[in-house]
Amino acid sequence: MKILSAEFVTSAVKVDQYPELRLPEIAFAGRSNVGKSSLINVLVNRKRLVKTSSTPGRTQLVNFFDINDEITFVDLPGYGYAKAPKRVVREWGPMVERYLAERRSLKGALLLIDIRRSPREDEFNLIEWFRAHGIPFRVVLTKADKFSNNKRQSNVSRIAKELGLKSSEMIVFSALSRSGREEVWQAITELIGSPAVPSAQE
Ligand SMILES: Nc1nc2c(ncn2[C@@H]2O[C@H](COP(=O)(O)OP(=O)(O)O)[C@@H](O)[C@H]2O)c(=O)[nH]1
Ligand SMILES: [Mg+2]
Repeated sequence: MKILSAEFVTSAVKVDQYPELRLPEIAFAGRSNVGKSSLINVLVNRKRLVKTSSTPGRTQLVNFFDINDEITFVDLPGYGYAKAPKRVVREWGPMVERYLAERRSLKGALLLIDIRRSPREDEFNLIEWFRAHGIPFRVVLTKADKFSNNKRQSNVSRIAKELGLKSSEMIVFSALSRSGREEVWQAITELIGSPAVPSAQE
């Protein structure tokens, strides 16, 4: 996709602060520091549309970005930050699940996992919520530049196995080299085009 414009829309804490339902939405989910902001910046060819940081923020916000007046990108709050206050840790689950359950314009989600780590409870919860609410998703393995080719491939297989997915279902990405950018855009296009999966509650 040719990026003509990419703009911050708003940050929301509560559902009534979400912007009106206007464009198809893609949500980005993952642990704090996994590289969510960096991925979004690479996708839209901006250095700092989304602030990147080595010290995760303490506020839990759902951030909305308008891309080309065609798609909304939603940067969901990160989790797993060791120094986060208990209140923040407690609020994360309900806040994210509420967004996933209620946002009717949500077409799909990208779950980011650092290629060096293993999926933990939070990742399995997210996948369970995606499935429960009929949200198609893809996994993006971030920071691929941390490994040589061989080690990269063995980690892709390892994480695929741990998640019960196929290696081919995962996208390997590096914000440093920008490798994987086209594959992520391809996945986004497919998610937006894919017919809605009936929700488990319907
Ligand atoms: N080596 C490497 N570092 C990355 C990559 N993506 C993000 N980072 C670094 O990881 C840290 C967290 O990135 P950020 O995008 O803010 O993560 P977020 O908390 O998930 O939004 C920053 O120091 C980034 O520079 C990547 O692909 N490769
Ligand atoms: Mg971020």
